[in-house]
Amino acid sequence: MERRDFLRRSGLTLTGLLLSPWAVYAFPSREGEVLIPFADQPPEPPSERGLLDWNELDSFITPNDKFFNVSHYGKPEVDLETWRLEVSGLVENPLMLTIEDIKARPRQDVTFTLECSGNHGFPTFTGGIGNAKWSGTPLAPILKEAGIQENGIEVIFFGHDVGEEERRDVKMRQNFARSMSVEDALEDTNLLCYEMNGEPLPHPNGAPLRLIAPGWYGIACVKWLKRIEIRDTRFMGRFMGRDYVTMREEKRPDGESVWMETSVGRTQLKSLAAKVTRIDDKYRIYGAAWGAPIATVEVSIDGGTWQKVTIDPEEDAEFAWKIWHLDWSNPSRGEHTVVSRAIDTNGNIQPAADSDYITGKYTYWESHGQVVRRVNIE
Ligand SMILES: Nc1nc2c(c(=O)[nH]1)N[C@H]1C(S)=C(S)[C@@H](COP(=O)(O)O)O[C@H]1N2
Ligand SMILES: [Mo]
Repeated sequence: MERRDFLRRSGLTLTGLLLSPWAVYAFPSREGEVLIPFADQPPEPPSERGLLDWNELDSFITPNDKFFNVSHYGKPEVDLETWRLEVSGLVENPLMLTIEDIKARPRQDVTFTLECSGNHGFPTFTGGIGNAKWSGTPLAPILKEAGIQENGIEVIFFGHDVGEEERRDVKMRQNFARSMSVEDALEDTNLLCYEMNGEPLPHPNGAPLRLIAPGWYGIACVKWLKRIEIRDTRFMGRFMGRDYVTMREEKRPDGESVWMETSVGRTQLKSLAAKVTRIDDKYRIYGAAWGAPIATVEVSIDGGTWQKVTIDPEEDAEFAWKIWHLDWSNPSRGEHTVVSRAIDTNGNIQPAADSDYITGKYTYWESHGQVVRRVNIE
């Protein structure tokens, strides 16, 4: 039996894992390793959002108490006694499910790196990302049980959180909501999630129940779920049609500009050099790559040739980031630049920051260009 399978089957908790002799998730774990922080780690404004500090990245799984959280309308208190998940709209059998009903259904896990689409969009927001093992029940069988009617094309996920919105002088109180096409919602990887890293889903991350949509940006993963509603029109609420809309100028071969405004959707190929360490005079660059099935990651130091990194073979979960490292022999004293680029299994390369694709984007969401980092070797 592979060690990994053993760990999985033995059901060790994360804490157990970290204390166990097979601490596969911890890195770096090498004795005498010293951190050389990147010189450009932006000072994140103090917040309760638990943004990831890349300099401190030392585990494949992000512990719950270090996982970031984003809430646009505050964090609603939800009373478990009266909480129900409503599945309604254009369905044959509307459902009202208690949390016990949901927990009694088949259980499914996914290790998924959840990234806010605003992450790396501007210099002060770089830690809106974390990797967790999410557990819950698959969404598709519930939608099938409800029986989506033939004219149903849109699945809207409503949260319990409510905010004031104003549009064309109309004031509205709206629940946070995001939608998916029926086809996307029926993907068998989507979970109604009530557990995170083997513990009850923490309230800031959406307890009692949230959607986990592996392969999508964080905005799709609606927290504090209240209602799932099927409709026969596209939904254009704030978080589908106004915010979280990427504006991009694309140049056609004939020189004509086409302006695209698109709703933030699936994750994109991305990587980052997270930190540099040394043991004595042996330097190592660690990083992560995510957003698409990763084939390789390459690093360029001081603008030199791209060198292939080593990807940790233990961490092959489809929707999870890959942790990688590159040994850096004999760096000279002084400041250096380090940049990584991920390459996916279809041969797509993470675009450079100055590529037309990245510079043609005028909004900060879905920023996935290469990030050049600076480090000072003393
Ligand atoms: N109900 C609700 N769900 C939500 C949000 C929200 O404000 N309300 N924020 C979204 C955004 S923008 C992100 S990035 C993720 C963050 O998930 P986390 O807080 O568990 O990290 O939740 C998403 N789901
Ligand atoms: Mo987000």
